[in-house]
Amino acid sequence: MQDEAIRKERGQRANARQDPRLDWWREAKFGMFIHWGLYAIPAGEWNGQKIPGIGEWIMYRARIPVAEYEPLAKQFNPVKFNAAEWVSLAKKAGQKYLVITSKHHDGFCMYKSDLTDYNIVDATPFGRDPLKELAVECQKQGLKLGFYYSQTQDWHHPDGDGNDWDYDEAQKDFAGYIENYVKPQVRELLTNYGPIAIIWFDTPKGITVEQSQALLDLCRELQPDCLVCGRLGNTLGDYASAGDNKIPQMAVEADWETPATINDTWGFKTDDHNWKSPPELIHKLVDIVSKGGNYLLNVGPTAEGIIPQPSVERLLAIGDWLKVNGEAVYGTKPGPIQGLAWCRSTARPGKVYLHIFDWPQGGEIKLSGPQATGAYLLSDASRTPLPIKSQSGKVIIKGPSEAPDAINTVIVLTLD
Ligand code: JFZ
Repeated sequence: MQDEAIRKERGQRANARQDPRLDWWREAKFGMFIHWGLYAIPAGEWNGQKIPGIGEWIMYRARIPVAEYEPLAKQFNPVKFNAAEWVSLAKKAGQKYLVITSKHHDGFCMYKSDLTDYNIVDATPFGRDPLKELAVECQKQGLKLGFYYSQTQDWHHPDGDGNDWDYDEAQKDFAGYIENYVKPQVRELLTNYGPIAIIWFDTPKGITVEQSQALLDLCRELQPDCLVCGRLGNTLGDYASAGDNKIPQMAVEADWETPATINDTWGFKTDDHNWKSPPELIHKLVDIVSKGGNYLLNVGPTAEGIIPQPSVERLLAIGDWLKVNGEAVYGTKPGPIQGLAWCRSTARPGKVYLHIFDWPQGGEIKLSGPQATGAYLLSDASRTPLPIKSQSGKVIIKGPSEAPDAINTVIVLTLD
């Protein structure tokens, strides 16, 4: 059936659903994704040309030769980067984990690697290791830390996948690249930064079962608790990774996550102002959680090390909503009411949470619903009961005539 299909297509191994290593992640629901690298310097423009598409793909889209892209490192000096602020922003947004690009497809390492000088410590005037600083802050502030790592595509390495404008694909030793470059780098990432909660592999493309399995084995050997994202390839991941910005139509019986952008790009682009509104983002978070998924919401910091202000404002707005309504999100499961346009539901034992996106005229909420014994607004600390009655298989709740929360009002139904 569909659940099985999603697990398989999106990379969750068969028996992961019973694995308690994922319990914290199942509770967490909401994480911060950070796409940060040299691509933040051109920020969507190369030689005076606007390059269409997502910002971190500029090297590929404009077929920039390694010899021209590489020198960007000499300009990279994000002196405004402040790990404590980024981590504290994620916390204020209500995010429980953070995943940052350690090496994206452009091949530049955002951490100190001994495998190449093409890394932020050795190749830039900045000379600091932001992953180390983030690891320290995440420990301090109590946030789980994950690393994104592009295991197949590498447009800088002569044997990595994807760059056919500098290198001859037929001459590439991909197996050697995995063995002598990817594996030792994964070892660095899972050795030098303390406990790593997630390794977020991406775009497996032609990686073989044996290669995916060998990477998985290495992760298990180094940090058995580290979760491996389904984009490792070959259905070996700990959880399924939905398509970017994709939300399934129905609840899914799998552990799955939607990676998503706040505007249209992952890596910073000067001209991308297509910001989703706070209500849209809150609705997406709740939509995903009501279907059993996690929301990994991206920010793309600038070349100075600043998270764009529109992203900050939106994250804080989500955090404000979660401060009041987090009980209806964290640690919940999909609720019994599914498939309505104006309402979502989440649940935990003894409780169903109705998330009302469009408050009905007059405040009467009518549902083919569960046999509830009581109802109250989650925002109401005194839990004043709302009038509730059952009528020919329907549950009718009398709420205030105006929506208490213009974005999403949560009504708690108690069952017993
Ligand atoms: C990948 C990357 O290529 C991209 O730059 C970004 O890092 C994003 C999070 O992941 O892009 C993908 C990968 C998979 C799908 C779509 C875009 N997919 O499976 O639909």
